[in-house]
Amino acid sequence: MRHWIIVLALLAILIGVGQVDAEVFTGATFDTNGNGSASVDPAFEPGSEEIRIFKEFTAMGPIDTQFSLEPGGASIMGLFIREEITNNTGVAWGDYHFQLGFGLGDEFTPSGVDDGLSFVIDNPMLYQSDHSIAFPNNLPGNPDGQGWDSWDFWGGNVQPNGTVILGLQLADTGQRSSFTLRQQPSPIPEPSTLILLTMGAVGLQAYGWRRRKAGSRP
Ligand SMILES: [Ca+2]
Repeated sequence: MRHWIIVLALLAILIGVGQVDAEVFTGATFDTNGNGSASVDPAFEPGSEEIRIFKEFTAMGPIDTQFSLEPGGASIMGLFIREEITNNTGVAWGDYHFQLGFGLGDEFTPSGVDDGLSFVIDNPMLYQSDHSIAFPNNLPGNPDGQGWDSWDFWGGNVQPNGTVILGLQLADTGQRSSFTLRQQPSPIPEPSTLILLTMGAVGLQAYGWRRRKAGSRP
């Protein structure tokens, strides 16, 4: 009788451990949508809770990364993504956007509320130091329970041929086998555009002044 109690207790512990198992990365596949190239760090070992990705943008459209997962151990603290992103678009970037979802390319669907997939923002393990230089500001969006489904970095710039390193942490993915991280840079406003806008404003002001002057004549 005593043995059965011990066996049942062990089973309960095993089932309990199974339930709290977090997930680990087994790899990643990409759909660059014709906007560049991407690869997994050759040093990556399947079964890690951290994965490093290299991306090179040659155009301003989105690049999708589909991460594959498997159950890890109870000691896993979370999922960490480290991105090293190179700007070969020939255009300076002013913002950078991340969006969680599922599927690649035309099949991409944004993550919804309470679907068990979201970013963790307020965590000291976040790689704050990695994105502070290029983008001092970051703003999470689309709240989802404990976390967020999108994340924007801004307030700085990445010049052509420059590289930015961004770190991301995910909350529990709800025992999924895969999810997608879509990302896309935005250009900073062209100086020529600003000059044209300024010239337009000055021109309107001059026009108004001439009209007022003409109108004041006796
Ligand atoms: Ca979500």
